[in-house]
Amino acid sequence: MKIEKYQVDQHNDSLFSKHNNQFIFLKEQLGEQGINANDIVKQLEAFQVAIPSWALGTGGTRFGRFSGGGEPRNLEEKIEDVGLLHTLNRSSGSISLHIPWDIPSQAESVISLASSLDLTFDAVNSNTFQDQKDQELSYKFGSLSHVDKAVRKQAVDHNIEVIKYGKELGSKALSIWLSDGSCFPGQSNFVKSFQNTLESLQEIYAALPDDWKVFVEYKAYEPNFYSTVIQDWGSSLLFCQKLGAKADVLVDLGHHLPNANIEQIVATLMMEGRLAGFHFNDSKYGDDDLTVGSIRPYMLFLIFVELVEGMKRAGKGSDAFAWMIDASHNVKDPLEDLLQSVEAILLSYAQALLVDRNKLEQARQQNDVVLAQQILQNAFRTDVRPLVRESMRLSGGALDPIGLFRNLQVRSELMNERGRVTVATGL
Ligand SMILES: [Mn+2]
Repeated sequence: MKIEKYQVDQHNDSLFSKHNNQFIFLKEQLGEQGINANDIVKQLEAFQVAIPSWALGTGGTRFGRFSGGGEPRNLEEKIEDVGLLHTLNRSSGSISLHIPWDIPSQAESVISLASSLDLTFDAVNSNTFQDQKDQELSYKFGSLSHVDKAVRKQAVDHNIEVIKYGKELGSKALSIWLSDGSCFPGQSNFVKSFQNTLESLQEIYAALPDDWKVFVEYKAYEPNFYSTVIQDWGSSLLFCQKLGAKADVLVDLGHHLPNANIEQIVATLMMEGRLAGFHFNDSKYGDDDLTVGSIRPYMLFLIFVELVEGMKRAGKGSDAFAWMIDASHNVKDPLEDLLQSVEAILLSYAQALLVDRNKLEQARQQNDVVLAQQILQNAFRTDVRPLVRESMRLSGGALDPIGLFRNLQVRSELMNERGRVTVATGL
């Protein structure tokens, strides 16, 4: 299924006058504060969030999975789904592939399909957290950190193979998330696990093309519940520093221990120039993989305050970082959930762009705690939805992406095309 431009235009025409009134009103309000709404809209238009190939089907838990129907059955259909999202919001212009769930067997046709939908390929992801059919050695007790050199080599070779697939598609980064660790005290030697992992990562690093990066993602726990080799941003940064300038830390919102100050982690990593990018999601208890912004929107905003600050300091635009959604959709339509997530990201970004940095810095210098808090909260409490809608409209997307998705009955169309009981490849 494809959404045609005239369908987006018709939808926008029907909503334009209401939207425009709201936008003009907000623009005037912001103008009084010395903020140029059009500048913010431009920055929103430039912000692109990658969609992972594994988020297009219904997720599940260890108790079960309730498929929603019409799920993409292969890589081509996954690319088509991201194309639908990008047509609707014009902010989801790339797809991040997971190998081996989505091996691009014919790179050329996959590339031409993607470019016909105005999509590019984001970081490629390796997988050594589960065994694949016909795999010789098991990752049950680890991969890059494994006590057996042969298992480590198999895992290294897999990562190098993933780079090869990525090169064919025009990706520029390999993303590694390692589940290696231990479930019980005594099970593994922390130092040896670290050193084995470093040695393995160094072999992978040596295979990176010159213009590539490797993203090292950390996670506190799960699937291992006593220790994880790359457990936090400190361990991840240590690996990156030992590897070299092409290695950066990837932050996944859900991969922290409860109440971690993630905005401070972001600020520190950006100060060191070692933030690769972000995996967005939200959570209440652990790595819940819920819709971005659904539980703790203020935290997301505070993270964006630091991201914006870091980008300014480094003189870099948002395109210098890898932004991706990494969530699972157990009870919602995955495409609607992704539209909600992208919108939540843009809303937080817009709010962070409203923050008066000079005033904030002055308040800090004077230890005016009340004013500093107020500056942030004023920005957070501004309804910036007209700015996000305007950015989507100007870049050719829909004023109300989920509304149009529903009006066009996209899901039932996909179910007609693909069947009611299709299950996307992945976990
Ligand atoms: Mn992640």
